[in-house]
Amino acid sequence: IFPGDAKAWKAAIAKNAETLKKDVETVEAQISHHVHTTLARAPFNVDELTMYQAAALSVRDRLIARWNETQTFHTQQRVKRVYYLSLEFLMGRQFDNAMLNLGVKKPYNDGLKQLGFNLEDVSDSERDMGLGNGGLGRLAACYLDSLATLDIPAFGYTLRYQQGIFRQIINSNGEQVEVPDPWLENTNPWEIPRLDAAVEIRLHGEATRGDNAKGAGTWTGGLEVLAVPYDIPVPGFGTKTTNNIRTWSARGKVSFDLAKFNAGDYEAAVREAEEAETITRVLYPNEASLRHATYILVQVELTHDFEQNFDKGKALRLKQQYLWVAASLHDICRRFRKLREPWTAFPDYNAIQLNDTHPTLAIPELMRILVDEEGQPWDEAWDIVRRTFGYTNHTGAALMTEALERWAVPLIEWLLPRHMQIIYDINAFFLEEVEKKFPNDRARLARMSLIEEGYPKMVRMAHLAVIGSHRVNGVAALHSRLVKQDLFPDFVEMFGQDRFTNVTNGITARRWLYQCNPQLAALITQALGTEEWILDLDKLKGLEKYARDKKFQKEWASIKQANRDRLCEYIESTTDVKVNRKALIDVQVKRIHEYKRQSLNILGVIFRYLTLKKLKPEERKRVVPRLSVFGGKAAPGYYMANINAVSKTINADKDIREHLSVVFLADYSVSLAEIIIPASDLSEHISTAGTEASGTSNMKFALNSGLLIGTLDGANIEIAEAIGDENVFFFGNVTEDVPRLRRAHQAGEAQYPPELMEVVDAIRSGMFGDGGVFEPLLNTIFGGKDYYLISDDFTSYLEAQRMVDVAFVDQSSWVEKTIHTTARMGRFASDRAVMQYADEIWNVEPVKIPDSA
Ligand code: GPV
Repeated sequence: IFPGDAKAWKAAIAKNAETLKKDVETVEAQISHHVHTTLARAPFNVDELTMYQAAALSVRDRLIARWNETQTFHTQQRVKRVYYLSLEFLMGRQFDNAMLNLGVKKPYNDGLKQLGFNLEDVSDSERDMGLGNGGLGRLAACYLDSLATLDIPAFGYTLRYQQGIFRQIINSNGEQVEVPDPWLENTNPWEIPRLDAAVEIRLHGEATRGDNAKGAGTWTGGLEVLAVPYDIPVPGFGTKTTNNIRTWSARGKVSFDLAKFNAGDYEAAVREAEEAETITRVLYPNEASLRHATYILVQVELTHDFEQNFDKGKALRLKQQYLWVAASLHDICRRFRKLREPWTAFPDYNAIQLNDTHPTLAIPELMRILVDEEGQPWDEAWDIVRRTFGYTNHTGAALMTEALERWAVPLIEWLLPRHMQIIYDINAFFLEEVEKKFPNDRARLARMSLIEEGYPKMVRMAHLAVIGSHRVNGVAALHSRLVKQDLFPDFVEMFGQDRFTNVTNGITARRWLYQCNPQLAALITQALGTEEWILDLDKLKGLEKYARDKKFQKEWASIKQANRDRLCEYIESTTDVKVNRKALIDVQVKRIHEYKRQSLNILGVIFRYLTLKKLKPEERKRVVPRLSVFGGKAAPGYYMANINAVSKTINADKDIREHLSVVFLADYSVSLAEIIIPASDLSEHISTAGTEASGTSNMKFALNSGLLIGTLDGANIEIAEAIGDENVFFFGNVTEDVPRLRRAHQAGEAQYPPELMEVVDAIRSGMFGDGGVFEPLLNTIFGGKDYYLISDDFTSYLEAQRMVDVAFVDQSSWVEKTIHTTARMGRFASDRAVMQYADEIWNVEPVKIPDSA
């Protein structure tokens, strides 16, 4: 297997392996190696950024060594792999996580210290990998961590956006300003460019169908662009398995179109290349669920680029989806061809998971490859497709059917003519089956069709994903029920219950406890006498026996205080707010969206303020002091003003200051979440019932010993089942009541509670500055609809907040609740979720990488 002298190879490999030893001296040597050679610096000329880069590159060397062993072993063993197709991977920072997963944080800490640097400061030079919007993208990142940790052979496939999620700045009017995220500015040590492995992707062109309805077609002409892979190694915790996230970067194929260049048309030669590169220039910052609603806390500003260039923007998004899907399938099929197996065996080697409908074009693309390029019979190809794909739906089902992804037929015809034909053919054969099963039911055919009639006609991507997959799952028990009931009832009748299932989301305890809350992690390890909980989160149950132990409670509480202090320092260094370190920290951080009801929270804060104002100073002292923390990005083109107007007034009121303060933290991100979440006493998950598919930050807060206030929505319900109702502050109407309450609003029969009217009067009196800033918000509540039922849930929300105050006063019982909460969160490990996918959807087995590999 070695070219040349095998002995020389073996000796070289053995010698090189010494550079991967985990002792401090080796670590220092490797860092200095990168300082001197890779970065071409001398020690006197080294700053924190350089040190970060050198240390990161040396960690990368370790990752690549394991990555190589893993990939080689997987290939040799002909293993079945999972391919997780996600348009977003919200990875955050890699350095700390990689050191912890590799088990080298200690030598890096000590080595850097000897070389004159502090590990935490060095780590702070890293920019977040913000290749995602929110929950969906972060879920993908947690799942990749678990896949590697569980030794499941897996690839993530996504796009390499030059600009990730925008950086958020709050201007002096309290509005959000979006600025580009130059995450690649200082180069990215976590990726391996594979410039030689580019894939050609066709766009536009001409298509023909085969001679008969199911025959092979053709697709020629048009424009060819390149997709260039960059690989990001994903190490498992305490295992050798190092999986891969392959990110595709678009490039022009004709960037050196010599014919044009020589003809003197330099600009034309460059233009096409630039157009191609535009495809992966930027992450779309408003995903499907953020698209449809008119906003509240924030006002619509219709002049934004994405709105103005509506169709151009849409075409670009479709190009993104296709380039990504086509390059990934090309890769998967190339790997499969090397096995020299018949195509009918494809599903035995490949499980492809569609993370929402964004990659649904993979279904017609695989059909095209199989039928047009590989000459497979249509029906066999369709069978292969269905056995390969699984589809995860993430849409809050109760009311967002209109948020499901649809693409205009003329747009698909223009960009992907062959795929449009294939979609039509899939539809024709599918509707034949429907007709056979439910004869003479034209309404049903119209409802189930892949094509929605209208001007223009639209392709319903969710229907295509459902019929092209062998499993469809929702992301929490309630959500999965609603997916069947409200989203796809016809498809349940057609295919039966078994195609539809639930996999409740999970989070990785490596990042969301071990890494972000090292003190709590150490206390847990000490109490349990082992670190096994990091790999088996159910082991946290062992903490239960300390829940009432006074000494343990004290240590537990002092760690919360240290985390609170850390957040307060962050707040005081980034805002001009002075905070009371003893205040209960009440947090709502997540994308800003009408259905998540940040408005309910801020109206509640105003009510608290009005109540405090009515009290005498000595009475105020008896009320639990509070710090309300908000954070989150809104879709661009909206501007935020309300939260900041309220916080301005309240924070400036010196009578109230120590009892209540309100901060909005700009630029919420994974790394900011790592500071905020461990500090929280209470966090808010208060969406209108039935609208939040799952939520995952609820799990992170609870795992870090924060209590939840929430509605009976998404994963909140299952979290309460696990940790005990008595430890969750539930309020509000349930999903079943939502339609009736909405009808009451439409009929003008809704009642508005007096507490809400008091708040509205205060706003309109100008207490928080220009009341006009709030009119768009008030309009959504009083303009005759209150679609998200703020008025219906307001009174019970305030009541739940009063219960929080009552509970917090009895500190010992509060701390006991928080210990129970952490102890019972094992179910929400992404390891559990991924094992469930592996068993019930992917049919894949763990593969341990041997030490000798
Ligand atoms: I659809 N989600 C998201 O982040 N982006 C989307 O485009 C869609 C859903 C979120 C849901 O809103 C959360 O409730 C859920 O926890 C998360 O996906 C992961 O499943």
